[in-house]
Amino acid sequence: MTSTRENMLVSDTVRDQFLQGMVDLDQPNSGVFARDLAAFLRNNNLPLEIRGIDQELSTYDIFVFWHVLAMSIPLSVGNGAHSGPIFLPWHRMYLIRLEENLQRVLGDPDFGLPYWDWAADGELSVQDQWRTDLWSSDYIGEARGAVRSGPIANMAVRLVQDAQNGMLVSTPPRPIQRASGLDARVRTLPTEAHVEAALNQNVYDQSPWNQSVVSHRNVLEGWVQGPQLHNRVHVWIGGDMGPGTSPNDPAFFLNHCNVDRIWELWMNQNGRDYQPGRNRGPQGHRIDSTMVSIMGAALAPEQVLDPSRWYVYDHQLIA
Ligand SMILES: [Cu+2]
Repeated sequence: MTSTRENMLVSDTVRDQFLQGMVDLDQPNSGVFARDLAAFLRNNNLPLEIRGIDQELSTYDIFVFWHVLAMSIPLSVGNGAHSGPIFLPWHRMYLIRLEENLQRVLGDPDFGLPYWDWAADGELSVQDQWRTDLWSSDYIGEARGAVRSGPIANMAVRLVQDAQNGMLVSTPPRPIQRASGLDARVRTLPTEAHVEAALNQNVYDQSPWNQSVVSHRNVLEGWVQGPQLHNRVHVWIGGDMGPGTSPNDPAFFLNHCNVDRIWELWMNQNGRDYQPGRNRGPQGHRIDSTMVSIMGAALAPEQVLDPSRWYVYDHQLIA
C-alpha cells in the first residue's frame, strides 16, 4: 500500500492520527522488559549496556533502543546509522518501520508519516521560531521545558543515555524535555537557503565518506559548517533531542521525515544514485550493506532508494 506523507501543518487529520498513534505505540505493553534488552545485548556481544530499573517497555521504547544500538556499532567511517553514506537509507528504513507500526495501531494501512518543513520556520524571527502552532497543545506540545500539554503529554521517556559513558539507563517514566532555541550555539532553525545548498550538491557522497566531505548526504546530515540542517534541528530543540535516545521525542520523526523528503527531492533531480557501490567504500555503508535492524527485515540501501512501494510525498503528487 502506498501512503502519502503530508506536511504536519497542512492536514489536521494526519496530525491527529500521528499524535494518537504515537501515544498508542508508547503504551508499555510490548511484552519486552528492560532486562530482555540487557540479555539481548549480552548474548550478542554488542558494545552497549543497559542499566537501571526493570520495567515493561513500549514498542516506541524499542525504536529508541534500536537507534542507540545502530549508533553504538562503530564502522571505519561513522556508525551503523550516522556520519557516513548510510545515514539517509538507515533512517529511511527506520521511518518505514515506524510508519508500519503506526498503521497497525491506527488500523489504517494508508496512514503516512507527516513531515515538519523546518526551513519555513527558519525564515521567521528568532522569537517566533519556537512559538509556531507546532509547539502548542494542538500539535506536539511545549517548545521549552517538560511536555505537559496536548496528546504528547501522555508519552513517557523510559530509556535515557548516560552522558558520561553512553550507556543506556532504564529510568522511571518522565515527561519529554525540550529547550528549543536556548542553546547559545544554535538560536535559529535552518533556512530555505540551507536546503537549497543541500539540493545543489550533485554527488550523493564521496571519499573519504566522513564528516569532512562536501556531498548531498553530508550537507543534509549537517556536518558542513555545522551544526546545520538535520543536526541543527536536533541541537535547536535540545533536551531529549540531543543524545542518541533522541527518538524519545516525536519531533525526531517529524525532522527525519523532512530530511527524507529533501533526499527524495534531490533524487527527483539527480536520479536514484547512491555511493559507494558494491565491493568498494567503507563496510556497512555500501549500496548492498545490510543495515542494522531489530524490527522487520534488515534492508540494504539499494532496496530503499525508490520508496514508492511504501510512500510518496505530497509535492510529488502535485508535480
Ligand atoms: Cu536525527
